[in-house]
Amino acid sequence: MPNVTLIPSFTNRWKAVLLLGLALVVCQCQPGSTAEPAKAPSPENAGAPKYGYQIVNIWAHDPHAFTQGLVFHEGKLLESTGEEGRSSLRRVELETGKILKKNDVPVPYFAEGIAVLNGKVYQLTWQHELGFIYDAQTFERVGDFKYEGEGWGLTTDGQSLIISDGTNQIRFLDPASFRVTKTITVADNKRAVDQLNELEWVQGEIYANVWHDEKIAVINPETGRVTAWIDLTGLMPAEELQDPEAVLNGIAYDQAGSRLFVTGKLWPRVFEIKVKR
Ligand SMILES: [Ca+2]
Repeated sequence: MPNVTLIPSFTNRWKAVLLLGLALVVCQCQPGSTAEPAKAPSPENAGAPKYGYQIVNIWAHDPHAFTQGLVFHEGKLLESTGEEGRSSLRRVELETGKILKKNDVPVPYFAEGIAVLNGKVYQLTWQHELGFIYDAQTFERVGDFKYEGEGWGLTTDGQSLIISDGTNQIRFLDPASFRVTKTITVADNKRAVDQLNELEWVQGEIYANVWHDEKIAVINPETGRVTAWIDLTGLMPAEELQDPEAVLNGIAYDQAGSRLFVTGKLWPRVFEIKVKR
């Protein structure tokens, strides 16, 4: 059995002290000359560019809506709200915030993202691996669907249902079979971008909320590369929000009017914004 000791010998400790002292002397005597200069980010290391925003309009939003999904459909907002016992699907008048129609989602389901495809609303649930299908006009529940893993955000490119699950992966599902047809891994340069939440398909790109982040990731749907960040820092003044979970979540795009709407969980307002590139 080898003679192992966990206590360094006096000699080793002395060497360590001497080396540390020498290192300090070098650093103090030659400021700047031997220290590694801070590396400026080279183009291949740089993250995606950051865009700003301009507020175009401010509308009322139900401050009790724990927003998990937001869509603009036929002149109205459709909204999915979460939390067990408080989950719902709503049709909301943009200009007043008035709830025109509301379907409660039964306990124990925690509703998440929604998308409208071919006249139907698809609604995810968080951890039950079960989605609900409604008629987009009547909100009548016309079917269910299953998927693997958690459900967070949902959108559509007009062909597939596009689902996030809180990781850095986005899956494309066939809306007939609900099989996964494609998976993209989202990264800004080489840095994985996870906690992807509410989604919106905007002019050929995926916009994604990132949980507890005030920036929206703009994602290339083919490669998963983040091509830009829309920095919405300060959009909703923090002093007006009491709940730490009242975070930015909810993106809707009015394709015909080229209008972009954003809100947050428990936010009292919906903002129409213009992205400043
Ligand atoms: Ca959305």
